[in-house]
Amino acid sequence: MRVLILGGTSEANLLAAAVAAAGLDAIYSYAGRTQVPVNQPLPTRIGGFGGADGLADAIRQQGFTHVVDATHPFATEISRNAVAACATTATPLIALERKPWIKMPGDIWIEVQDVAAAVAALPQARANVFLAIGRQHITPFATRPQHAYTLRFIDAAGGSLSLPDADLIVSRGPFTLAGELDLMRSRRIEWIVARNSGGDGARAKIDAARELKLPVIMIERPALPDRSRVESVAEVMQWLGHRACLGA
Ligand code: 3Y8
Ligand code: NAP
Repeated sequence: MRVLILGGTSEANLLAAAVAAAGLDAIYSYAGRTQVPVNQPLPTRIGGFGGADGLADAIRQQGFTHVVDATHPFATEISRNAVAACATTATPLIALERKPWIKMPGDIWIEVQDVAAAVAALPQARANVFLAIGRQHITPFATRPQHAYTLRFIDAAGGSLSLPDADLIVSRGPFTLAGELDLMRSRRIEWIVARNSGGDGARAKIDAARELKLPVIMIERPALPDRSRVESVAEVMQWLGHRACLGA
């Protein structure tokens, strides 16, 4: 058995620890989006594969017998590539995917389908807006230059920001409720834009918004292709363990 873990999330990190503890032969894969990704207790590769075909070649050439897609619910490209590459190479694939956040009593959510709809949902009048959606989807907000934006990236911007009135926080999660409350109060945040990533690493801002009775423009998850999916590391280990018995 040789497992390829497509990682880059808190859940992938927990899985890597379990796989390493079980002594399985596995490789952890990052896209290479951040400058200093978290170290893993497994051999790690960094960078794209070169599309679905490149991933299929890697599976063949490196002899992977199982693929676990433990990437992020908004990482749609790699997830689609994994489905295609595993179909082409007849390699078992499972997704480790956390549940979306569910709106709770007291939440003030404006649920939208995508970034463009999130931009359109902002008020016309100038407001203090917290864009907690990383760096890859900031440019569309330039059509609403009237707002004072607070952005949060994992690494420094490395160039000018595409928004005229923007303040950048460089911080990697997981985040805490106290920290998010402090950020929102000190910056007098009036609106939050978030993506329904689910999981614990990013949910503190949602809890803080509820406590402060602030509206959250919540971008819903994009559709992903059908594939086997589980929500816990234990279920992935069972899936690997089960197949190890049958297919060792
Ligand atoms: C490169 C690996 C851990 C894992 C940490 C989770 C939790 C903190 C919350 C906010 C939201 C955001 C963003 C976020 C969170 C965890 C987890 C999570 C959101 C790392 C990581 C990689 C990335 C890539 C990065 C994206 C960006 C998105 C920031 C490592 C830290 C906004 C997602 O600069 C860039 O190009 C960054 C790009 C994709 C989304 C975007 O479009 O900008 N994640 N995040 C992975 C790789 O190279 O393969 O560096 O160690 C992983 C984590 N990010 O326990 O250490 O599991 O979700 N990541 C979102 O939710 O919208 C921050 O600020 O409130
Ligand atoms: P994406 O749009 O789905 O993928 C874009 C390209 O990046 C893929 O086609 C692939 O390149 C490469 N790639 C993505 N994940 C990879 C991985 N784990 N290993 C090797 N190559 C990978 O991905 P994304 O949204 O930019 O996310 C990139 C990484 O950040 C993922 O590991 C994801 O888990 C992590 N992350 C993303 C978010 C988010 O909000 N999107 C949040 C937290 C963590 P090739 O086509 O060349 O193979």
